[in-house]
Amino acid sequence: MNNRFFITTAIDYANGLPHIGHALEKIGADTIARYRRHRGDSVHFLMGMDEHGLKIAQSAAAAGVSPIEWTTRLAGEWRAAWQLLDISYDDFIRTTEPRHAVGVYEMIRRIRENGDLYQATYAGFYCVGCEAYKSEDDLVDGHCPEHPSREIQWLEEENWFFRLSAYRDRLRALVTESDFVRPESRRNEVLRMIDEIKDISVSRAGLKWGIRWPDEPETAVYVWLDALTNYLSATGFPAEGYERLWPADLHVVGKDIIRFHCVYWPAMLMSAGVETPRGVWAHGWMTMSGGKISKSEGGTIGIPAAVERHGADAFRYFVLREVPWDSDGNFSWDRLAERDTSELANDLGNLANRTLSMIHRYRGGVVPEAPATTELDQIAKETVEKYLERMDRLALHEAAAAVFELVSRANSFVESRAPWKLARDPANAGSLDETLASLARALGVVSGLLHPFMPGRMGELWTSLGTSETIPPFEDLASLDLTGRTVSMGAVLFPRPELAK
Ligand code: ME8
Repeated sequence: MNNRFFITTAIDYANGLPHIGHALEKIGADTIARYRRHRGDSVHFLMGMDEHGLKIAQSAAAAGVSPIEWTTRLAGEWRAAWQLLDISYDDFIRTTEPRHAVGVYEMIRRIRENGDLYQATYAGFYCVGCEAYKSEDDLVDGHCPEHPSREIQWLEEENWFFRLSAYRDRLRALVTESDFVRPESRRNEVLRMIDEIKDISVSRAGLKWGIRWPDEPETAVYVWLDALTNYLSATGFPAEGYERLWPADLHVVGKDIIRFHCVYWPAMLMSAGVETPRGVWAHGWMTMSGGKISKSEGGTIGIPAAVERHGADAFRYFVLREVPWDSDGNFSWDRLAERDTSELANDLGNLANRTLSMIHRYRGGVVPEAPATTELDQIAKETVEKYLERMDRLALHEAAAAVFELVSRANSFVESRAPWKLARDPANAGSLDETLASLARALGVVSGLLHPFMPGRMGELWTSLGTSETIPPFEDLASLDLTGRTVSMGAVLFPRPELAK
């Protein structure tokens, strides 16, 4: 039976356009989703937009339109950006949708029924950039360190509070006794947050743009209680059958929002009597000149610009190879051009072009028969194992590196076997067959393993190997047999960037 695998990304604030920092998260989650689908899991991949809260209301006002017009326009733009990047989500939820409000009301009802809501005064700071309550200690020079250009607000309002502190022990157990927080390097940070836990305000008095607090038309539901619930409301919660999807297997989020995902969210679910998600993956930041790429701090690159120069596949590969999936990494156009030239055009592009053209030249375009016994076949087998082990622990950058190691070994194999010399003497026909068949297999393995990273070009490379079938399961790539296939030359898969548009 297939495993169910429910993966989500953070839902993005509808207060501006997506940039390449957001893209890192979505490309990573998409690559995991594609990988799991190919392993035979029944994957459900959820993304969406976070459309409520003061920050959105302010940006709509600045644009001179109503909040709903604003968020509807932006939701369209974000979806278009994800399409440009070939992101294969199955569902896209907007927190302004009725199906979402139903879930939020049910969460509030259950939390209240459990005795975890009470009224009190919140007197303290609030960062509109984070949409979060802040203590004096959180500030640096009187500003939120993540939004230094925004004025911090002082609030004094009568709000509803969630008894978060009642969940300290259960949260501790969740974090220490399971893989809930990954990568493991983030665990201590979360444990410290749990140690310092205080009850949190979950309503905003007088805020017009947001889901109404039950029976209080002047009060909005705090935007994080609203937003976090998207993962659950998208399953149809509380309607019967929502457990077909829930609990989520993996929430992919940035390290800046682990407090919300690893502390607030599981506690709210515990209070509501709903199973907690199986895990949260906190990725790092994409930086530019060392600083976080951020909508509010300016200096960003949009998605159309990102894919225009090198194409979606090269960009996808670049970000996952350059930014370790468990920490930060820097973006620069020079590095992108460098990797596109050296790894994609020179290493992989060359391997593909010369393998296919030699099969044409020496064997009429048909992959010859030869047992899989060369040193390259051995390396290809080991690569499949290495790749699976790395993908399973979500070391995406290491998995991609393993495949490129195979590419480079395959190029050395071409040099050492020198098929152009073998072809001169018919006595070497067997050896030439062996070389070409082995190279074709290696290319098949490479295109299969890299398919989740570069679905477009790897799909084309796979097809150029003359196989009408879809890519077999990853494990079976290790014993791939392409004998008798007629390969096609097709277009140059990886043009050198300076020749590209
Ligand atoms: O936090 N590098 O929305 P958001 C990597 N609406 N990731 C980045 C990034 C960068 N430079 N900049 C942003 C929110 N991100 C909430 C989430 S979920 C219930 C609600 C990531 O638009 C960021 O870490 O500020 C987050 O995971 C996602 O983009 C959305 O950020």
